[in-house]
Amino acid sequence: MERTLTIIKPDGVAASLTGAILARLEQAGFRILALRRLHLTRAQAEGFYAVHRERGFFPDLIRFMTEGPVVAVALEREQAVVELRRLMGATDPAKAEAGTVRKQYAASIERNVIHGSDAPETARQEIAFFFAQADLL
Ligand code: 3AN
Repeated sequence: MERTLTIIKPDGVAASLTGAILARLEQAGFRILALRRLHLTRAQAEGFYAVHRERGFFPDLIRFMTEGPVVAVALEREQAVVELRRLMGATDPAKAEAGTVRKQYAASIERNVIHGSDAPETARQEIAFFFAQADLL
């Protein structure tokens, strides 16, 4: 079993897609370990996306991720990291495969509805960013 983190981003929450996306995840065999709805502060968003700090899109990304509430979800299944990224589709929805969440719902490379950890070690850090150990039993 492997764990990963997904975030339903502000565009997805605002469009009332939380339930539909969680249903897709459960149908794909992911178990929801822990779940939180929260409105990220600027400091939290900058911390979460610290690896992208030098990128030109960083200010827009922070503005977007703080424009409304998100839903952060710790997930578990076999091969969770790669399986979640397959279900999400490519970062740019124009390049996402048919049947993926981003192909179905995302408006652009920035407003792309869903986040997924990119590796098991990143997943550990990202889960710890949102959840205490006691939330994950
Ligand atoms: P992914 O979310 O597919 O792992 P990353 O980690 O490369 O993609 O990028 C993190 C987030 O930064 C993306 N979800 C997207 O919102 C934003 N982003 C990435 N690349 C761009 C870009 N070229 N222009 C605007 N926003 C971008």
